[in-house]
Amino acid sequence: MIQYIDLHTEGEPTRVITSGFPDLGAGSIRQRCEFMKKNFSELCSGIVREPRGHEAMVAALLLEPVDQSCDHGVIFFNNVGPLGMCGHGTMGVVRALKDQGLINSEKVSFETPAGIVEARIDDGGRISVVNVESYCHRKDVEVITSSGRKAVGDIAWGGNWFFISEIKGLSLEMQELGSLKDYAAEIRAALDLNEICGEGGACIDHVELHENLERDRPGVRSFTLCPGMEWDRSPCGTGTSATLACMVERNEINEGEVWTQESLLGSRFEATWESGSKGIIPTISGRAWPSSKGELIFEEDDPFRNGFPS
Ligand code: PYC
Repeated sequence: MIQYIDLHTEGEPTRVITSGFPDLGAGSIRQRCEFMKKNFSELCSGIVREPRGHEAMVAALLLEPVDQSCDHGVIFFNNVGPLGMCGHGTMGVVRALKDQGLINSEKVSFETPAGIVEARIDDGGRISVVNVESYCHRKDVEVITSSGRKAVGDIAWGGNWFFISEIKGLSLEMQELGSLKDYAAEIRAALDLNEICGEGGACIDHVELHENLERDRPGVRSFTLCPGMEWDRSPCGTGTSATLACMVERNEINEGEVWTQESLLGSRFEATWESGSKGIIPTISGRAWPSSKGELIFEEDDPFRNGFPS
């Protein structure tokens, strides 16, 4: 049985696993992540997918850190596998730890497969995450999708790889959700087909579409398609970091200015940045709320113990 706490961060769910997950052995967080992928992918799928979860859910598995300067290790995974980092997920974890009385100092640090992140929660419950160094890898990359549409976007790292493009001919509204998913999935397929990658041949598995916010500039309203073809209900923390890195690269935002990133639901993250060695060190902030907690049960003869197949 697996014990969990469910939360959502600005609309996007996080399932924090508090106990019951099999031991992943010793090694770095990246090695343990690889071990998890190789040996427990069916269990991971059963944890996040229907009937115990749903396709948009991201789980956070808390572990002992290897780096003794960190408070916790954490591996995030979604309906198709692990993520490098997860901004909304980190905020969910912080809120869960706070509610359990497990945050004693002003800040809490996490070792993730993408690097170390640091977070704090203020008295009003707002959670800030100093994310991994984020950077723009390539600007103005053009792809033609299977329906003949041209998308121009930047390729950037924010803890995951993103293709970030301004939306044309569609509006970022809930009633367009189906078309937004189709268009972003077409872009994702075109990236794969044309072998357009992140640094070192990394797969670009997140597609973000945006338009400028009318008010509250600088900022964008955004839609993110995640690797398992589900959309992020939150403004996507790693996506916000990657976008901000591109905006800095384009001199569209000064140090000290606050960046606003809004989701399709209207929920928002705010972000600021400092210079890094290759790009920027973003700080993203938002709020997370608990929604339930309990135990996941996996019976041997349950045909859906590993979740609904995709
Ligand atoms: O908030 O970084 C994020 C995220 C990644 C995938 C879903 N949410």
